Amino acid sequence: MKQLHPYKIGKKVLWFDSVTSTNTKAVEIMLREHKAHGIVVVADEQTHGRGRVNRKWISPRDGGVWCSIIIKLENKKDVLLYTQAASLTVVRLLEFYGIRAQLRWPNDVYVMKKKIGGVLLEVHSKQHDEKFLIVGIGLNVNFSEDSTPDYLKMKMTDMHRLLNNAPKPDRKEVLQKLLEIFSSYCHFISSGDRQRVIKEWKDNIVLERKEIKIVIGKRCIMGKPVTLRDDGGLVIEARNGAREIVHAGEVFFEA
Ligand code: BT5
Repeated sequence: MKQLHPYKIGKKVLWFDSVTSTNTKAVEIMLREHKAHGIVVVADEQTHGRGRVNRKWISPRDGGVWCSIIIKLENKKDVLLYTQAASLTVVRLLEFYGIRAQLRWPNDVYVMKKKIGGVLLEVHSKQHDEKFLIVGIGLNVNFSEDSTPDYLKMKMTDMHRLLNNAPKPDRKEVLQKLLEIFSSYCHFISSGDRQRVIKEWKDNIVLERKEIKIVIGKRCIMGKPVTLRDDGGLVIEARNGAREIVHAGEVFFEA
């Protein structure tokens, strides 16, 4: 029998005081829980929050929504769609609070050239080759001056700062809205409306026309972004005019 609400995201929300990384905690929970799909792990602080390619994600206590959503992966091809859905969720959530955000390829969320959020998706297996996706989302809600490292001060922002004098957004309410929006994207994915997610992702990405440096393994390409492909790839025009497609997973990206 088909479940009536197959995408009941947030049916169980486990809120921790402090963890190394909510993604790591979510893997532990996914391995021990019988019905892990839809469980959400949140923490007030992460001591070892992670970004892509082992970069650090600064996650001070009460500074943001640091969460990981456990999704049962029915089709490996959906990983990219979920990544796009997660970053779009942050854009839509900020829109709900009156903040206009944009995506920077592949999935970073920016407001006025400053990063406010990022996503980190990881695939893990359980017995019988069941695959689960850990959808990690980090969103800066309220960073205090002293919890912001110097090297990030000019490069990042948070919701409270952008809302001027308005009261600090309540992180529980932010999370609730975030889960609601993410659930609706999950519904598009499960009902086969993949193009809707891809199109929305493309429409929200800002491709800067200036030259960028991309490092793939030991190779380094200098080039200008030209266009986006449906498979999430970015087409770059190198200095010698040659076109190259780069994919997020293999790329270390420097502006
Ligand atoms: C990301 O990586 O943007 C993915 C971040 C995902 C974080 C969430 S929080 C919940 C879950 N649990 C985890 O452990 N992770 C996920 P990347 O594109 O690699 O960006 C990392 C870079 O962003 C760093 O090298 C810094 O330059 C910058 N950065 C670090 N912390 C930041 C912050 N709080 N706000 C803005 N920029 C930050």
